[in-house]
Amino acid sequence: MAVTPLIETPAWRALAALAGHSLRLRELFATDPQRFSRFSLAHDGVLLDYSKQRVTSEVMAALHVLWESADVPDWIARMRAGETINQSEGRAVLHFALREPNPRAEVRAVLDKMQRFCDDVHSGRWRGSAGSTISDVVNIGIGGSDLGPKMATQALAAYHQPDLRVHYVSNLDAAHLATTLAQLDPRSTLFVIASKTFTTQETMTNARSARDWIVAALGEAAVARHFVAVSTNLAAVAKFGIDPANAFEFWDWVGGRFSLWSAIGLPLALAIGFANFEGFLAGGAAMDRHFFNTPPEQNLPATLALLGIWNIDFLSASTQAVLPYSQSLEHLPRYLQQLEMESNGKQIDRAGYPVGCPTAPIVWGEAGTNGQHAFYQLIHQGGRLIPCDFIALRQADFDLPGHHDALLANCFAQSEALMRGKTLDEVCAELAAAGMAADKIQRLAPFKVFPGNQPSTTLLLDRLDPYALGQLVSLYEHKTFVQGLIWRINSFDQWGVEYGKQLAVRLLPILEGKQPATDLDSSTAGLIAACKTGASRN
Ligand code: G6Q
Repeated sequence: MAVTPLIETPAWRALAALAGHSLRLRELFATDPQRFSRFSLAHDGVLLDYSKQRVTSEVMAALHVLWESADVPDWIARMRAGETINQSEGRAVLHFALREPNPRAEVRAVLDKMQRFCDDVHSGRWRGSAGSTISDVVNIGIGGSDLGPKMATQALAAYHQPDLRVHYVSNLDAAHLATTLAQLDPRSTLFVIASKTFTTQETMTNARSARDWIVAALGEAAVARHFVAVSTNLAAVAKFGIDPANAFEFWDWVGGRFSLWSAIGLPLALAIGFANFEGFLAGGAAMDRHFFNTPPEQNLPATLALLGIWNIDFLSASTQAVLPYSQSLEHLPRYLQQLEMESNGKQIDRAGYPVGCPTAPIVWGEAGTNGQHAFYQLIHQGGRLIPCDFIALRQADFDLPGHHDALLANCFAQSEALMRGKTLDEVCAELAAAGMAADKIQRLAPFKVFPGNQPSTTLLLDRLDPYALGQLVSLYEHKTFVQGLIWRINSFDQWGVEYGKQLAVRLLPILEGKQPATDLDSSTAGLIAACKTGASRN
């Protein structure tokens, strides 16, 4: 039986019809004093206020029909049963099983090994080859083997172990590794080589250079005390020269960008201590239970997902700003960029047909208030629809007098301004009240008008502790999963990353002068020639 294309389904058509009615947020608030309580959810220390989204009860009801028509509960059951729902790679998707309170034996065994290792490093039992305790850990990994632990390590700065610094090196550019190593003493430095495949060019190149640095300073025998590995490919780990006793395993049913909960979280556990890492897992598991067992009307990930679909596919937004009013969550926008764009930045559905509508938005953002002094101008007056996720903490994780209330005031003021806007009449009245002459008002007023009606969601967390961070990450993971289901795409593969890698392998011997530059377009050939001879045309 032919499957009805997504955009021709009754659920989709109903939403398209509703999108034809223009909604003004300012008026929706003016006519409904209960709007906040009607369009906000609170669960286990997380408040999700979506009253500033351009939705009505009718729109939300239609979005809930869309959830039903995407068979989300059925897909959740299939995922939990370990079915191969990542069909194009032939894999199950079970990252949530890493954070279950009573995980399967293989997971428990690795967690126990991580705990022993963290305790050994923190207590000083684990020493470098020259007898020094470890002062610095360098995680070498990229993509899913970097962004998650790096984001979480920064997010939980208030929980860092004393006397241990954790660094992250990802870029193939030697500047990343070289500038990191310049601060370090090889005697007290431990490298974690984190790679699911243990073949990734960037990671292997950095790992070899790090190995050379240790060997030059401390000799070949030092490698065993200064390198551990995290991988699914234990054979390649052994081949690299890392003692299998110092390798932490994970499994192919853990996708790279979902792997923070696995041994890929080792640098995070080293940074915050294993008990705190377990708190992080517990927060993730709590959000799983909420997601698995709650109807869409009260379900936080479902609500975030459906609002995203509404903004992207029915209001034509092409981006999603993530604006954490927390310096500790500075790396969250970049982490979510990978999670959402690599998972759902696809146009072909699971059956191999075009999806027929826009999918993942361009995710970007910056910690507030820094963004306010950089790009908010465009959000306020640039004329584009830019949905924003504001993320704020009720209690500061670092508190100095006078900071936190001012930070919250800025966060709430921004979403208010984006929602409300400012009309020409309001601008003129304001300038007149300030005593400005009428002719000057006339000249200046157009520049001070704010269109408003810019949709936003605010997530307010009671605090940023390991548990809350676990909830937050799991919330966005499930949001991404639900959106993928609605768009009928496989959120767990990433074929789009392959082509560039393939071409880089072909260009390297040409750049190294080992092969002639044949069959290249004139731009690529010209760039390679310029590298060899200098950029000047004279
Ligand atoms: C994530 C992606 C990708 C991956 C990196 C690193 O979902 O698959 O970002 O994590 O390419 O891969 P390795 O861990 O295999 O080095």
